[in-house]
Amino acid sequence: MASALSNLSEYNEENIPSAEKMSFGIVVAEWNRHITHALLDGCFRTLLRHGATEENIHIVQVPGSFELTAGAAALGAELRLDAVICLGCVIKGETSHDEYINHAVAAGLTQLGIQSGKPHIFGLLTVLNEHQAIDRAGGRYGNKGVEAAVTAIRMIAMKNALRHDVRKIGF
Ligand code: RBF
Repeated sequence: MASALSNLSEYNEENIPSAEKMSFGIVVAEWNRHITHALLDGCFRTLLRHGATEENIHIVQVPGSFELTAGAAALGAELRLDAVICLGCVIKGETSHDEYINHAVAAGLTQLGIQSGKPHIFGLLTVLNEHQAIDRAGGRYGNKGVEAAVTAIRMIAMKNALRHDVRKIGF
């Protein structure tokens, strides 16, 4: 099972850069709140554990996952952030609503990431049922909110390192 083999929830903490000077936005969807707030909890605690300060973590709630992109854009427009993390949970139902929402969020966050030059992290569970969601929100496949936080820190650090390297060569 892919998640069992490749989740970052059990990562080597020593390899993660310090988030002390980094600022984060977190956008969390209220649909399937029991899942999304477990993701939020994992995400928030992970940022703090790696040195981020509470005043540098800005959280907004949006009604559903479809609104994650608009929430991220609004947050990014108001605040100077190094990365935006989007957390949601779309559970497949009888209709194909899940496909439209998931694709829209994936495309929207990709576009925002490129336009803004800031990492926009896809912390959206796209699951077939609630059981799969629980497994990934603190259950047997870890907590994808933790992984989203680690990914945000690593992407910011990657960009910072790149900036310093480019300066060194004189561009
Ligand atoms: N939002 C979610 O975050 N997770 C869901 O599982 C979810 N299921 C939905 C199912 C249907 C049929 C509809 C119409 C909406 C659903 N939404 C869900 C809400 C969606 O993300 C959005 O908030 C609304 O469509 C309003 O734009």
